[in-house]
Formats: sequence, structure tokens, C-alpha cells
Amino acid sequence: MKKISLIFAALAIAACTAGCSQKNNAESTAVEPSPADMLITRLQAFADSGLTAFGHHDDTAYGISWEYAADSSDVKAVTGDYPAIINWDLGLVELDSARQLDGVPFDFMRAEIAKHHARGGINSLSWHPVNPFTGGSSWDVSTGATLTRIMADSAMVDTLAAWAGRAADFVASLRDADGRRIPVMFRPWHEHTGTWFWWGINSGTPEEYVRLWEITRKAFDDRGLDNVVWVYSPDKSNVDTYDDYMSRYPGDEYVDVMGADVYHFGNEEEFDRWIDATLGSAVRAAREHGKIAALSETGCEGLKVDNWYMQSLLPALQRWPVAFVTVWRNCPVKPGHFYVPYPGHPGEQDFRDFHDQPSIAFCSDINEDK
Ligand code: BMA
Repeated sequence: MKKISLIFAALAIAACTAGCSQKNNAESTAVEPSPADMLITRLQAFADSGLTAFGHHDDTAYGISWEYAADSSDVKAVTGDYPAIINWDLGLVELDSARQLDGVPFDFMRAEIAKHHARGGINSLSWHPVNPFTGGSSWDVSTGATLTRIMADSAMVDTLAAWAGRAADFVASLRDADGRRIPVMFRPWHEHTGTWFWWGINSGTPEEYVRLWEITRKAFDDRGLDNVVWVYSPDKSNVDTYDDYMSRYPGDEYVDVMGADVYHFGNEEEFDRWIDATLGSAVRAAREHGKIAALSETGCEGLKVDNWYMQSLLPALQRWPVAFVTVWRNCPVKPGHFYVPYPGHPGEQDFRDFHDQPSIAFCSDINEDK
């Protein structure tokens, strides 16, 4: 309850501020804020209230020992509540596939996004497109200077623009029961400071990376989309300083959220150092550029660290308060590939304790109808 009243107080202030500035403009007629603006206001209200919304990838699609079971969620099974944010991945949308790269049917995803929106939750999207030269996965870096080669080849640029258009068409198809566009966060070209994706740091110049954002954004703007909140998310790799974090920043006109992708590989000291360098830079960038900060991807695969949520994640969020945090998926078919405790896992109580923190928000905490 405490969490909800905090958010609503902040939302009321945000709404009043927007309303007041409009009244000062004699020419202005009452303009409905776009779905994207409303989501930004909501995220800003979390940040202003000292709340971090918790997110989980593919939460209602599958979990440990279940797949595509109506309204199921490992997070809900353990805490009694859905995550505030569900992330979905668009990989293979660019090829017009019926299922994304981990097998989730796009029709199912679209329906789940509408359901989560209806229950007051927030949806976000990542995208692992294939390598346009080989048709191999996002991790296929065999083509060397891939970004440089794409940008020097107008047919390839056209291919990428068409692919971004397919991602945009999917986003355009996200509608609530009244036919209104559902707001989503979109986090394209993520972890670009790493070397594992074909758009990574060794694949081209900063300018060529920024071109990717321009091509992508144009496809969305050409379709008149007004429901997208854009997230920039460097990985901790090759980010020691603020300048490293900002080195491939596409610009304020392209970004709403300053993210950071930082995983825990079992060493606390290392995790803390990465968090301070990368998430610390995201928080500073958000402050200096008037954006929202987030820990856009994190987790400890297989929860090999006892009490990871309370002992590692919570202290990181206390040092660097951000509007949201997202952990990766609970995969039923890759043994040990999970990031939240499931029923019967020894970390259940730790995760419930994390859920109960006054600074951490799950779905019912952010539902404005409650
Ligand atoms: C990775 C793993 C893979 C998956 C990919 C895209 O982190 O979870 O199994 O295919 O993300 O979702």
C-alpha cells in the first residue's frame, strides 16, 4: 500500500506540472499525451518515489517445468504477484517468422502484452536480429567488420530498414481492448560495448553504430508510432568510465532511458565494480541528460550465489536507485538457465524478502486501478 500511495503522489505532481505548463500557453489546446509520454511519466514517477519496478524476461510464456500455461508465472508462483515489467524479445521478427528466436509465437506474445498491460503492468522489448550477411544468429560475428560493411552497402542498409519496419509493424499491432496503442519500451542494439553481437564494439565506428539507431528510428517514425520509449543499454564490457558509457550514445532525441546491462558471474567484488562503473554512468547520464536510469538487464544464472536478490541486487539498487531492473529468463529446456527462483528452489524466501522491500515494486504495486 505504501508503495502505491507514493507513486500516485508523484504521478499527481507530474500530471499537474504538465497541465500547468500547458495553461501558460494561450495558444495551446488540450493535447492528449501520447502513450509513450504517459509511460515516461510513469517511469519518472517511480524514480521520483525511490521505487524500482522489477522485470522478468518472458515471464508469462514459460518457466521451470511449464510452457504456455494460461496466466502462469514463476515470479507469481513464488511471490504471489506478477513482475511489474515483462520483457519480450523480437528476434526473427525481421524474417517474418511466426515464432521468435526462443520459440515464443508472436501471436502469443502480442496477446500476453495486452494482458499484462490490462493488469496494470509494463511491457518492454529487446531484439536479437540475425546477421544480415549470413542469416546466422546475433552472435555470429564471423563477418568481421559487420557494421562497417553494412553501412558501405546500400542494399544492406535497405535490408536493415525493412527489418526495423517489421519490428515497428509488430509494435504498431499492440492494442488494448479499446483499440488504443499499448506503450512499450524498446531496447534495440543492446550490449553494443561487448564483442559478442554483430553490432558490437569491434564491428564498426561509433558513427556507424549511431546510423543503426537512425535507420531503426526512421522506420518507427515513418509509421507514426507514438507508443515507444527508447532504451540505450551498453554492457559493462569496455565500460570503465562515463566517457566509455557515452561513447556510442545516439543522442538525446533518440533515447528516453539510460540503461545498463550488468550480469553477476559469481564474484561479488567484480559485480560491484561493474555496477559502479556502468550503472553509475547510467545514473549520471540520466541526471545530466534529463532521462530515466535503469538496470536494463542483470541476473545471476542458476542463482549460484545464495540470497542473490537480497545480498547482491538490493545493495546495488540502494547504491544506484533506478526506475526499473530486469532479469533474464527461466528457461525450461536449458538446464540451469534461470534467473528467478521457482517453487521448490532454495532461493524462494530470499526472493520473497526482495519482493517485500518498500523500494521494490511488482505488478500490483504499480497498478493505478488498485
Ligand atoms: C540468451 C540466452 C539464450 C537466448 C537469448 C535470446 O541470454 O537466454 O538462450 O536464446 O538470450 O533470448
